[in-house]
Amino acid sequence: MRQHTTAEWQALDRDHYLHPFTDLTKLHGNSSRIITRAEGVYLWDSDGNRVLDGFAGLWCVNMGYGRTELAEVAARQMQELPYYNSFFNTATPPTLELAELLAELSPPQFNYSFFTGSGSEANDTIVRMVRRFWDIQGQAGRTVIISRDNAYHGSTMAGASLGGMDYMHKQGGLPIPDIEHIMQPYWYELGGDLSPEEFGLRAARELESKILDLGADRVAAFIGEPVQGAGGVIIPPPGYWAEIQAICKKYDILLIADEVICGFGRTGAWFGSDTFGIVPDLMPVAKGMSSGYLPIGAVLVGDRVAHSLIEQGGEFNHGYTYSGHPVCAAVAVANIRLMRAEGIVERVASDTGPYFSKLLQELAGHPLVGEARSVGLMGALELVADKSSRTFFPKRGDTGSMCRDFALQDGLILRATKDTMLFSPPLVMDRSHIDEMVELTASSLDKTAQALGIL
Ligand code: PXG
Repeated sequence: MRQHTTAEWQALDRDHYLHPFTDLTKLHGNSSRIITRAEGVYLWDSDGNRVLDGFAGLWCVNMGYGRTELAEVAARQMQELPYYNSFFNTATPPTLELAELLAELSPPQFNYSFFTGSGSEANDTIVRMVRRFWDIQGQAGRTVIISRDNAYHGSTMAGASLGGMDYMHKQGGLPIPDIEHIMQPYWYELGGDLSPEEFGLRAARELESKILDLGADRVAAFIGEPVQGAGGVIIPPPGYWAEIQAICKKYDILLIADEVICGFGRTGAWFGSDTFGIVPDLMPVAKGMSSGYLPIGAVLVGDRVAHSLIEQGGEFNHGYTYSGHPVCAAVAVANIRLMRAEGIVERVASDTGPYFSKLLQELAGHPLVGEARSVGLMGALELVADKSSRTFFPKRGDTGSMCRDFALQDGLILRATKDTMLFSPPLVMDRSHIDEMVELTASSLDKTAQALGIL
């Protein structure tokens, strides 16, 4: 790679690069941070500053940076067979190995994978697959997929339609037809006087009302992230998922657990569905499957749908050039083997997850923090104007951005969704890294409170 000064990289950025999810008018290339290298849980920018990555890249670098094992596997596979497709009745060994491994790791009803290049593509696949499934059952009228407000399911036409972000729907004429949204189980913001459990049941029962409004014979599936990630690490109250599951069963609606963030150890189990006792029919996965080293996603297809597609479906007219890409698949296999060899999921469950939770709860005493919550190694702090009444700041987003910027100046990457600070560190973080992450967070909270005149 060429050597440039930061200013030169930024000039190239301004002249040639359109960033995703970025205010292209205000921010375009002006002050982009150029990340040049990484090791373990740290990143370095082009000015030589070291930052602790509290966000695992973008919820994905679960095994941390600089894992030579993964680089070596990729190099070997590139030399042996860099590409071949899975169309026309062909397959490649790494793809088959990955499919076998996923069948082994996932809950018992999952034995088949359909590979994609990303989480968004996995969700696009799901929309077509569930509609195809009902068509095969002779119930072609079941086309509606019910999702939730403030969900994130990707940025393609179907992914963004399934998502519940209004600001995404406004661009590009979304949602596509037959996608409906119900309330999210976000007690802190929407729970009012109800207890979390009461509110969780209320939010879940909106699914039943929506099904009855639409007519069950029109509803194909319900989709939800076990824990909403991009929406703000929203952990549903106890009882929520059991109620959703029961409603899906009652009306024979397929249940889709979007495991793109929760999958591969994030919640302290291999899948968020394991943590929350969900028994889904389909699970989109991506991100942590390869620790982000190469782009790969999949739909894990439960036996009910898979057997129907195989036994009755004929051709499923869907697939991507890079479905089952052998190099990406080889890296995913190596990544999963590494996770197993290092006992990472068990460590998150029994050691680093509980330790992180304990330290995060200590921050709940800070004057700015209304709630601290976490599961495994994903967590959130709600920054609020008034803790006792759960009142947010009038202009939501400013306080979170300020806190995020203070953290970055001090060498920690956090993400802010409105005024909710989000944590999703690499799963390889040890206790000393967690100490460092929480100490830097505490000092950015203090600086934010001082800037607001609260401390
Ligand atoms: N489902 C979920 C639950 C996700 O979090 C996707 C699907 C789409 O995956 P791809 O690989 O197509 O990006 C995601 C992605 C954020 C942020 O700002 C989150 C995601 C992507 C980009 C930004 O938190 N999640």
